[in-house]
Amino acid sequence: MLKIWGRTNSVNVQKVLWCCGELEIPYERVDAGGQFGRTGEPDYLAMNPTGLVPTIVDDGFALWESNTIVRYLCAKHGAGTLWPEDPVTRALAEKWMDYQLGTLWVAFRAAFLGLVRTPPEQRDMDQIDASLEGTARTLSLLDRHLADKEYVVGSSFTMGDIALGTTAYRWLNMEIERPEMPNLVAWHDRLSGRPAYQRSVMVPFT
Ligand SMILES: N[C@@H](CCC(=O)N[C@@H](CS)C(=O)NCC(=O)O)C(=O)O
Repeated sequence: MLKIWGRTNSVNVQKVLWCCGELEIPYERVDAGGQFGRTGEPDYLAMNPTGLVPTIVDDGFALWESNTIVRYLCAKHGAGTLWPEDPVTRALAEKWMDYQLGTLWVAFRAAFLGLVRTPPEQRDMDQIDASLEGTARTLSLLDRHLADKEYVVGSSFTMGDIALGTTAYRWLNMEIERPEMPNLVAWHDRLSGRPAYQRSVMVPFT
């Protein structure tokens, strides 16, 4: 059976749990990272030398990097649905996955870690404000993209939505000022109707 290492409040672990829920992939999960530790132990580092979560092992194959794990699971279990078979549609889904990891999270990381994982007296508010400003700019591009689409590639839900959804949930549910993004909110409302999303993402992230 697929084995997943990672704490359930991690933005990156949640992508994998949500993906497994959507594709009805049975798995065993082991708490790791954060207060659970384990990630510095030699047997964990042998699977994932970054010491971060998530990590999966599938039939003896160890894999890390959340978006790569999502791509792998979708290719294996969701060809034609979450993993579009048409190369153009798949490239669009992958583009948004890369945008999430390489642009959106890079912008949002300091605000998220500063406001959610750092005690108030240790927060660098200038850095947090700059991060929130950059995040709003980054998300406004997605908001415009979603003006005439139900999901990031168009009318069908794909792995691209999974990568973006866990970050969007945090931005929409943190106590911060947000510019209005009606298309992003409408897209997120659609995600929120999915049982697998409710189970894996709509949970406390603190
Ligand atoms: N690019 C990696 C980043 C992994 C990452 O930063 N994971 C965080 C949790 S979201 C982590 O392991 N933090 C340390 C910890 O939980 O102990 C991925 O997408 O999997």
